[in-house]
Amino acid sequence: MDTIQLTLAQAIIKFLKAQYIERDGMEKQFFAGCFGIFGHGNVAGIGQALQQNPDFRYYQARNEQAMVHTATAFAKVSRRMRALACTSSIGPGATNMVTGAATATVNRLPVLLLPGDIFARRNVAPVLQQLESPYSQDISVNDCFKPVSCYWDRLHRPEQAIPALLEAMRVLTSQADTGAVTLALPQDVQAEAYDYPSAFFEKRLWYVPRLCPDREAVRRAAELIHTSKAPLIVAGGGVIFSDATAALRAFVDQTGIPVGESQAGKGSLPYEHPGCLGAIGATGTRGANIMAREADLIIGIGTTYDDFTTASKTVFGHPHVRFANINVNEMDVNKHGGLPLLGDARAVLEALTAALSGWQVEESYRARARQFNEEWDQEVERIYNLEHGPLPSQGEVIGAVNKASRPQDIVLCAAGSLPGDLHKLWRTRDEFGYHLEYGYSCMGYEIAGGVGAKMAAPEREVYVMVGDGSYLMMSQEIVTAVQENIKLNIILIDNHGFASIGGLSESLGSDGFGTRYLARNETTGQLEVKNFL
Ligand SMILES: Cc1ncc(C[n+]2csc(CCOP(=O)(O)OP(=O)(O)O)c2C)c(N)n1
Ligand SMILES: [Mg+2]
Repeated sequence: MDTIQLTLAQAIIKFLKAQYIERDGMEKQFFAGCFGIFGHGNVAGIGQALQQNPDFRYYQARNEQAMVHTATAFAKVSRRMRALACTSSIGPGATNMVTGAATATVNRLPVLLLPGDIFARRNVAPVLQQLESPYSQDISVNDCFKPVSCYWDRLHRPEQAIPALLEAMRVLTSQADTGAVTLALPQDVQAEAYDYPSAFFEKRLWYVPRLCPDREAVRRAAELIHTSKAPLIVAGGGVIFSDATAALRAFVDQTGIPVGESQAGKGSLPYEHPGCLGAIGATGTRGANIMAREADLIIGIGTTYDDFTTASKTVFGHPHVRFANINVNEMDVNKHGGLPLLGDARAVLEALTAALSGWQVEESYRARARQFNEEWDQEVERIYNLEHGPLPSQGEVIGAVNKASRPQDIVLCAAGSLPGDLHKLWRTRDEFGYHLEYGYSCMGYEIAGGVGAKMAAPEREVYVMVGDGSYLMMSQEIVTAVQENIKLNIILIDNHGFASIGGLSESLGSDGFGTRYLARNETTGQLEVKNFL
């Protein structure tokens, strides 16, 4: 057997370079490179390997959590067909990535995390930054990645790279199971040599199938739709991941079934499409929520049905409402006791469109959706032009950004009061135009995510809308953007603190406690001096 002697770290980078992905006849190199911050836990291993492989681009970040957000946004704008790796040292460098891992996993977006780990040999233990457990030597802080990873492994020997990397790629390229993949790399093992089979590093193509639905399930779904008087689609992020927006549009045009959009699904239809009711749920439009209350059949497409989308399961009000779900993921496809149409969103929509040939909703139902669409757009126009003074309202700021941006540009946001307002008010003209990280709603995603979005789509302008709270939590990746010559348009909304949570607190009778930016009054000992800035 032909072999090649490499350290574990060299083998990992050599393998990552050779991974390709294919869907619909389009082939891409899966990894666009590796973000990293070095410490003693990775500098001599992955650090050396990256230095020796300049054709696998290394990106320097300022914070480990942020670099995972950048990788997550990159994967999202790449429709999960490309990804970035992230390497960290051991200890705090590694645990800084845990929040990023959770954000990626909750949003079902592929990122490969390579945290350094404590010495496998244990001869030097406890090494600097090692967590010592009194009951086991087989624990390190990297165990914290287990619940937030879709695949987790620790490589105690260099030859374990072979099964571990193949499993990592299986999960990263799986449309059903993807998310954060963590390979914890003990710092001594990273630098250990092994004779790897040369074949392991040959070009490997990961084929992404478009899983067709079960024929009987399609027949039953068509029957449910035929007998429904008031069907409604809930479009989620899966529509965009699957590249199914054209198939959705054809289905809606043929059947007249209107569409409400989740945060991840906004952009599934352009805002002016007559069947587009826009945002649904807790932050939904009037039309979407009225039609959801009356709908007797909900067709969920690529949605996780989170509590904002369903207004905590209150938005669907018909006493006999039924569900039919289209999803590649077994957990999601069975939600709400729905009829499961397990498969790729585009493939299922095409099958359903054919099965429903000649059928459509009553003309008055179609007209009702169109009227709600037009009425909502008038409301958006009113809010865009409120002329609130002396400072503009948040809605007017959103309107100004919307009007200044081109249809193909991206607005990007994650937490605070902006996501709810954007969900209702942003006129989405392109399927990538609306980028909300609202699965984890992680403050700090905004600017770091903006860097990743722009890396994936350099031809688009990226408008990062960020509250002052999120900005103060994590804005240092502006430096990374400058380093990479990446242009971001950052719109910072300063309302002196956590206005969204302040509003919640007031509604609960807690008077905004701890949510405004105040200063210590030394006389009372409390935070209460206003306008100290
Ligand atoms: C990392 C993280 N910590 C805490 C929260 C809880 N949280 C949600 S919104 C918010 C306040 C956001 O403030 P800001 O960015 O200024 O937006 P605003 O509410 O003022 O619009 C907080 C603390 C969160 N979502 N993420
Ligand atoms: Mg604020």
